[in-house]
Amino acid sequence: MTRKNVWIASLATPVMITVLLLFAGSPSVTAADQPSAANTQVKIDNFSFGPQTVTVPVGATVTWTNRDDIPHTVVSTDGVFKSKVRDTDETFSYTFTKAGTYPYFCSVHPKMTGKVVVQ
Ligand SMILES: [Cu+2]
Repeated sequence: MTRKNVWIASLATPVMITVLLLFAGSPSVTAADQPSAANTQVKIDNFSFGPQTVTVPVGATVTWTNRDDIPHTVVSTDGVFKSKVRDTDETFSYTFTKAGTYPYFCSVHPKMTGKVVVQ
């Protein structure tokens, strides 16, 4: 090691320790631990939405993923949102900015229904 490298190493080590301590000491509550479902997933499978009803806070984004091997849509009964036809593994997302109850269905199979409750 040159003298310069030794100096950098002697400086870098305490900095690294400080960074590690900061991480270790920071509150362990992360976004993943929050009960709020700011990003809620609904699975479309076997001709049904699951969970059929999701309750989310205002501002939450709900993402539907088609896990079925046939195409489906996600269409708000009240015309609030409307997906294109989603093939297998395709998704549709909508961000709910107002509290309320949002029933929806699949326009290809209208018996498929679900509900998003925003509060
Ligand atoms: Cu469908």
